[in-house]
Amino acid sequence: MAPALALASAPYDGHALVRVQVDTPDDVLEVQGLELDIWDERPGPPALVARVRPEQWPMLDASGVDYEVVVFDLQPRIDAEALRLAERPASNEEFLADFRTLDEIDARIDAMATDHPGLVEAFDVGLSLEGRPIRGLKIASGDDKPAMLINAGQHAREWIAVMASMCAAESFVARAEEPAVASLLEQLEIIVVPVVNPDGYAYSWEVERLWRKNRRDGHGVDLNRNFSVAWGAEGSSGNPEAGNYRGEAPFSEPETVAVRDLVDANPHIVSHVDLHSFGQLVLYPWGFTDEPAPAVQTLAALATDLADALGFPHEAQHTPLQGALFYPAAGNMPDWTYGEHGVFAFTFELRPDEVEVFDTGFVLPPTEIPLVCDETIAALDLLAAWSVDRRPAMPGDDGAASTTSPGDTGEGSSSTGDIEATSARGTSDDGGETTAETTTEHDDGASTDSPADGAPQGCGCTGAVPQGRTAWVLVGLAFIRRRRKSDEARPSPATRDIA
Ligand code: 0X9
Ligand code: ZN
Repeated sequence: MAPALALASAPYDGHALVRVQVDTPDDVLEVQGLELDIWDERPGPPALVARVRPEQWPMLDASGVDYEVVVFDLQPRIDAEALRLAERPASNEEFLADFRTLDEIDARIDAMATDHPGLVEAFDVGLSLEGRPIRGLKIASGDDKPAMLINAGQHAREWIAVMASMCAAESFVARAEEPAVASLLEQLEIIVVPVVNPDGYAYSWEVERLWRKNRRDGHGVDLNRNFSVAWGAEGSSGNPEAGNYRGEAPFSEPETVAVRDLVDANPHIVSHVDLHSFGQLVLYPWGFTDEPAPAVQTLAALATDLADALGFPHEAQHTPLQGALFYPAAGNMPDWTYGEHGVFAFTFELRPDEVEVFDTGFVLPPTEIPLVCDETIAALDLLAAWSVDRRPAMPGDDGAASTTSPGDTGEGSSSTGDIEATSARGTSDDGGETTAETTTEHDDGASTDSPADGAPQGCGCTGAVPQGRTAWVLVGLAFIRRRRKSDEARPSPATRDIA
């Protein structure tokens, strides 16, 4: 029996989705000035998809911009989803069969910790504005090894991203006894925060399906504009009603404070993925300026490999791009984890690619969940394998201690140069450099010896992946071994101080 569910009640009657042609930056500013709810913004071909409320039509028409209507009325789609959700399978039977409420997610986090003592630890990251706990999971906890941070749910309506973070966590746990993953988890802590914005998420289920921000004073703050790196700059708004309202000050919101404190308290975090939807993109810093980040070569090459990994399971193309070239978004979280802590940080914009007549952006059929799971897990396996070779600077640690990569046979593991180069967080750290060959490596698999062909256990994914997911760890290993030493730096203290 499905749990009782309050169906979202906000009317979207007559709310349309339009695709606006934006030929110049001035066009973009013009449309932004109309305060439509922007869903997607992309540079080539330049277009912007936005939700138009009935009272906004005269303003849009008067603006003179060219647009086409993609969806005339969103309400039937919201209604259909709500009806389906009321009938979905119970969470404890088939968690990934459909989207899940905050309570269901929190219960699942607790169950994972209870069922896997010693491997999974559930913890509170902090409290939201309305007093809800922001829950987190640590898989293979330990601060004596590098960590990878995965979070989702900064934006309330992006339910697919929340599900992707949950199934990624479940997948690592389900595979924990496979030799390659067991070895990986000996060397890497995985920290997952599925719902950074629990108030907004609950509100999107109970009241307004398309709510984006937190619940500050009814208007909300866009948490992904509330971080301190370049706070207040381009791509954020000072208008509380705007979708990208940055808040009154950097870290004015308890939710951003909570994740900031988590990252500050875990200096062994070396990589970070902030899951969002939609657009099928892998974005890397900087997101606030189109100037290149200090480690742009490493970031761009890794983003290319991650996009390939996302695309691989179901041939769904994902595109790597510097964040600001998607559109500027000052004060975002990955710019902060990278800019403040030197963490290799990415935004994944998951499915769909774009709004189509039958595909409504944030409102996806549950059949997309296993596909997105497969894609996210493939990419996170790769980043996890890359991350074990990073050496965070630990107190009293000169960074010279060797690490062993998953599945390492002893020959050809990471070079001393790599270890030295990644040893000192916040100094002239070297991210290493990926090579063209690494991308080729994905293509030809390098993984036919995978012991886990087909569906992963317990993650509820489709099993339609041509190669086992463990393969990606092995691919990642090959990727690490091929990495060339680079002389580019993580951000220096000078370049970090850009807020
Ligand atoms: O606007 C955002 O915060 C993210 N997109 S979303 O549609 N999920 O809201 C993207 C932020 C990534 N960075 C840049 N675009 N610069
Ligand atoms: Zn988002």
